[in-house]
Amino acid sequence: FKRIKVGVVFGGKSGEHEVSLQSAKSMIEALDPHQYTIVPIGISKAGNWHIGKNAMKTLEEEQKQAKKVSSSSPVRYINQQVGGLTPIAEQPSPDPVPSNLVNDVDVIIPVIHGTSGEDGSIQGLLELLDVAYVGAGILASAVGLDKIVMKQLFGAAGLPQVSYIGTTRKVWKSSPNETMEQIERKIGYPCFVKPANLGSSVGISKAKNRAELERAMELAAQYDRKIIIEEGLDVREIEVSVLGNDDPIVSVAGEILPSNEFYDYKAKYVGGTSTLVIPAELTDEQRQQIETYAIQAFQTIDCSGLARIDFFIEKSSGRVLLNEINTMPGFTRYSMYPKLWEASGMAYSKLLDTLIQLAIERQAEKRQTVRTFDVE
Ligand code: G1L
Repeated sequence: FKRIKVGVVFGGKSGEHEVSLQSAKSMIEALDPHQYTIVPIGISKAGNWHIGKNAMKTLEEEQKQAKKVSSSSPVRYINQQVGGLTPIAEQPSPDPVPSNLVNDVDVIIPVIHGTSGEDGSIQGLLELLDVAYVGAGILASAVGLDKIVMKQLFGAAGLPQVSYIGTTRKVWKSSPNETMEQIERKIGYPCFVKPANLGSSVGISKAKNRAELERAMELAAQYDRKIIIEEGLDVREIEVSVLGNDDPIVSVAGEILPSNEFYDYKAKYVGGTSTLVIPAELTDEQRQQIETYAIQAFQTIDCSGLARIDFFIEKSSGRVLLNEINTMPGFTRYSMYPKLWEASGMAYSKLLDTLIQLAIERQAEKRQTVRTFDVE
């Protein structure tokens, strides 16, 4: 018997740095020390790596130091989204990727977006290092972070979704009026305007008329090169968790209620601004559709390990619409993804055990692929 050595990578330059730290802490606490040897691997906002048992502490210290420097410095600043302003002139170059990153680690849990929060770059690094890792691969991670490509693939797979238009900052800047006319023709009001590539909710706004649309487009264009405009229907928000590789399973569904509404369902979790209802109240038909679409969405983007899949139910018609797939969901004990598994009978620790097993199985499967061929 040998303990499995698990590297947990957290932090990073993305806007979700803090969520990442919280999620990684929860995971590290829940991994059974008899089964696993844990190696924490922290990446600071500046891109420096902290490896080993003091990783969480030294990373947080580096962050505190960085804040002091940036708030006392008179030089020019660039906005780093979260974590405030960093002076351009004094921005130190980040450490390179440490060469001993995966020294005898059996599996990595990358609790982090790509280096700039928009791609599958961490997954690419782990592929090159040939180490097993939890969750989606390069392709699914990248697709999961691009709302436009995601919706194009879902559309091609025949999955029902709200109408949308994808455009670019360049098109918007060069012809704002034509763009708004097109949006009004195809989408109408109200609509949601979002940066295509951001995991969190920065840069998102709702527009009810042309003036608001213009402001919403300007805002979204600051945060991304690509912009998506979606039809704003009156909807309920339903989410499910998916777990597995080739034959994934789906959890019970949960509903997110806006904070001001009150309902007396079986279980309620009151968080910062919204209430979670598990299980969501659905008709048998809606439940079945959600399960089928969730698996189709997962397989359409070639996902593996896990994903949280978000749906809309149009209030007027009861119609189920696929909203989006999230291959890197929040993962604290109080986050939707693990909560839905808990309600389905799988405790947080067991969920982590399963994800680690799935990562190892996936790598074993991949290693069966012939990568060379002989020329006669
Ligand atoms: F490794 C997993 F399990 F696949 C995984 C990866 C990423 C689980 C959860 C996350 N979540 C995040 O990275 C984040 C919510 C902190 C966004 Cl940065």
